[in-house]
Amino acid sequence: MGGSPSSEPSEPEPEPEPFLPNPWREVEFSDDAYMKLQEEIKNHQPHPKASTTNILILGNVGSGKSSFLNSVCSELRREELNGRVQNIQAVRPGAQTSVTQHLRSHTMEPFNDKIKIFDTAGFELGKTVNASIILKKIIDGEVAEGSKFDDILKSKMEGDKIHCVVLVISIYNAENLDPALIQFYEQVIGMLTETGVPCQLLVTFIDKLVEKTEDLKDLYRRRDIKQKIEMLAKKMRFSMSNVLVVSNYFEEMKINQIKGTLLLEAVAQMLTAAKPFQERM
Ligand SMILES: Nc1nc2c(ncn2[C@@H]2O[C@H](COP(=O)(O)OP(=O)(O)O)[C@@H](O)[C@H]2O)c(=O)[nH]1
Ligand SMILES: [Mg+2]
Repeated sequence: MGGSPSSEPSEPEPEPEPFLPNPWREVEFSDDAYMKLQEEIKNHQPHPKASTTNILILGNVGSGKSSFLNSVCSELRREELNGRVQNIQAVRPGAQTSVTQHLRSHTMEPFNDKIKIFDTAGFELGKTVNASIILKKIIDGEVAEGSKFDDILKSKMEGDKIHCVVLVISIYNAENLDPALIQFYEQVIGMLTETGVPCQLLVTFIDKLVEKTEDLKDLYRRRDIKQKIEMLAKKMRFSMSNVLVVSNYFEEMKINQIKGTLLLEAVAQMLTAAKPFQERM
């Protein structure tokens, strides 16, 4: 009787070490490394076949698309903004629906006007009718900036051909991904594979898995975080080398170099992914 187990007590499984002996991605968090990333992005030149490098950000509401853009812009414009976090659009906290339903781009001008990042506010699975047709048109450069999604199907317009697509997913949702979302993304990835456009998976909200910002330095050594990301990558059929991990600014007034390094690293990876595709155009 009592609480003792009936079977022979066996040696408890040793708890795995919380930290991996080696990080699964090398990211240096020094001033020097940060400045190098700034320079790399500042000096980015598209392949001569493309006038700008165009990146399309895709993800469901609340995944952190706008915040990512906001965060990156704050980072790149740090001198001009005095290290403050800018707000390029009103991001309503906890907003479940987006008001805007059009394609809008953010050039990194005056930082580097050769980079264009497109936000797809309001382009939502289940809400946007003919989502995959619209998406195909956007990627093929048949949609002009500022276009309302409703108008896209009606006419053919001149736009920017997309060189890299980024799917944004919050690590928060990693465990209970909506099967419909996975299915939609599979369709998107299938279409991208056909056209050869590279695709990256951007994992946001990583701050939710650490106690303080400083701990983000050990992000790639945390066994539990790696497992979570691996699981997500597997579900989405991404190789780990195409997964980018960030924590966006959400309540900060000032930028932070650790977060900044991860954000700039993600942009640098996107630009690198776009290059071979531009070469083949
Ligand atoms: N903690 C945390 N909050 C975030 C992060 N990214 C976005 N948010 C917050 O999540 C909410 C939705 O983000 P938003 O960028 O508007 O998502 P969008 O609908 O994909 O554009 C906002 O309240 C953001 O402040 C992140 O990396 N960490
Ligand atoms: Mg948004």
